[in-house]
Amino acid sequence: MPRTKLDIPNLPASVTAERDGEIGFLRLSRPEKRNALNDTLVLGIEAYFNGLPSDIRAVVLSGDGDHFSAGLDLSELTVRGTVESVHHSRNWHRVFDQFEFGKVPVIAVLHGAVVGGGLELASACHVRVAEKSTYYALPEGVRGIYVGGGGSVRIPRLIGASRMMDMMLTGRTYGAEEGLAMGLSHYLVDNGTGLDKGIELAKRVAANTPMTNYAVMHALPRIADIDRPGGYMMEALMAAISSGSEEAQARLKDFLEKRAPKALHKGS
Ligand code: 1HE
Repeated sequence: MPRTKLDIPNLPASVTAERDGEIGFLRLSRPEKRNALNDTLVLGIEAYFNGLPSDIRAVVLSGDGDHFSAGLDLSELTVRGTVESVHHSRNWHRVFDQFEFGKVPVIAVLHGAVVGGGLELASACHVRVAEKSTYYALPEGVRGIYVGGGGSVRIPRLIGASRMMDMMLTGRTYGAEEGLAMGLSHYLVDNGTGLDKGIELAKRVAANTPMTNYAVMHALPRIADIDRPGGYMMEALMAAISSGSEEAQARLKDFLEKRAPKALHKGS
């Protein structure tokens, strides 16, 4: 099926929305500014997820041009006071939380600079594919500012507070191979092939039951944040809810009657 435009209200020109069957595409389309995230673009991401049709089962997020995103649009910082800055940061938190704990998993396809707020955006996605050109940086320290898009909460959960501290204090950058080894991306692919990989993964995700995807997106990160007894309890409830659905029962029967694929290792 060819990719077609998704008709979503209130989308700015810097956000491109398309679909191919059950897969939605969201592209940061501000390449002339290296996909720097200004208010319009961040609110455009919110509008995209608010307006996503209910038959979309997974989203692939990528960036136009040579870079995924150069982070916060620094030209906006010169005109904002302290209180406005707090509200601005809370805006990013709301928008990124909305899709991280939203309806469908988001697969980020990274290339070039994944910098500052760009890394914060990528870290709110559920699966990350990095092309070999990808590099990661948190130049906030150099710029005299601090992360504000949930980076302090999400990035240490991927690479540890200690590595993030080094990145912010010394301006250290990591390349795509290092990023894979550290957990910044889940997949590393050749330049120009990230989108194909993202689509392949999105199709796999879309084939899961909605209940399992919901449990993985919503329960798993919360269980990781809470105490063990509470975690075991939440896990038991999610396990019971998901295996009790008709769809799950049908899938289990398919396996037992030799109609379902086996869980064999085929490489990543
Ligand atoms: C920008 C931005 C931006 C580019 N805000 N305008 N982020 C940073 O500190 C990264 C800043 N950007 C860069 O270091 C470089 O642009 C790149 C390495 C990403 C790409 O370099 P290059 O040579 O391909 O592009 P360029 O010539 O630097 O930029 C092209 C244009 O985009 C230019 O504008 P022009 O009008 O002169 O053409 C740049 O000014 C513009 N541009 N990046 C505004 N970030 C919620 S808190 C999060 C805090 C942060 O994210 S801090 C990290 C900010």
